[in-house]
Amino acid sequence: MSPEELYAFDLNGYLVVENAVDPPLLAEAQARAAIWEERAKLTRPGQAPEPGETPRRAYRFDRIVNDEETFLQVALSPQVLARIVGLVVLPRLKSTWLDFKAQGGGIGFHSNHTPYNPVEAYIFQQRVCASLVTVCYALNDVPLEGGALEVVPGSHKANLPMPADERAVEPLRRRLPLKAGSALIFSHDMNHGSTNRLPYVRRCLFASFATGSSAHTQGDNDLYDAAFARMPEGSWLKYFLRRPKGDRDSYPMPKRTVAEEFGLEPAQVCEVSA
Ligand SMILES: O=C(O)CCC(=O)C(=O)O
Repeated sequence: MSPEELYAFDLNGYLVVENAVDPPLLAEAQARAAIWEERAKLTRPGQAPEPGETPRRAYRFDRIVNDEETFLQVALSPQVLARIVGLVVLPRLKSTWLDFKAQGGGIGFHSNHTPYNPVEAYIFQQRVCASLVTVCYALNDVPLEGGALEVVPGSHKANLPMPADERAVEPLRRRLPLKAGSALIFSHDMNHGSTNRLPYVRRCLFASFATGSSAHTQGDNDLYDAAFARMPEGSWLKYFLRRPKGDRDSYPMPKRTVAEEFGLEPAQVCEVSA
């Protein structure tokens, strides 16, 4: 996380990292996502739903990294992990899901720093201490109208609740288009939502990162035990997959930096001490 990136993240609540996923891994993830999209059985544009069924415009597969190693590798992309350590104290992988949004599919706007919600609160205490950071990996290009995340920049620090009439916030919203392989890293305390208005399917892999004391929402403490067991001793990959711990998270943090573990250019990614 360069000082410029950190400044931008603190100010806005999000950061886009282009080419966050290595091209061969991205190609593999795209091929696998195409197969999962078939399983999602989305209603195609112009296709009438089965009698008695509501159209399915959006679908997500939770805990996807436990089903597919490829998605685990994407979720734990080094370019992202190197930044997460500067944003989340004692960071851990929390939730993952493979997300499809066909035309008309979307998720309503949610979150704002006030009222305070400790599960996702963004605070600054000598460093950024974001309780919940979500990463949206674009598996295909996400154009402005095609389900680009719509955010209210800065709302992760809002001192006042959202106005009751959310239309008042419209002029403050910004849409964040993405190129395939990019990662949009955002504080879940920032107001956000999305709708795909185009005739294509938005394919994204989501991964969220929480502080070590935050419980899983997609399972019990043992959610990632199998993947944890496969990872090298003392590695950041193992660290990110450790169990949550409710009192004092004393699991040893790797000695070397994420950049050192993965051979990233130090100039490319300058980590803030965790
Ligand atoms: O699917 C999206 O565009 C947004 C996902 C979202 O709202 C969330 O991660 O809370």
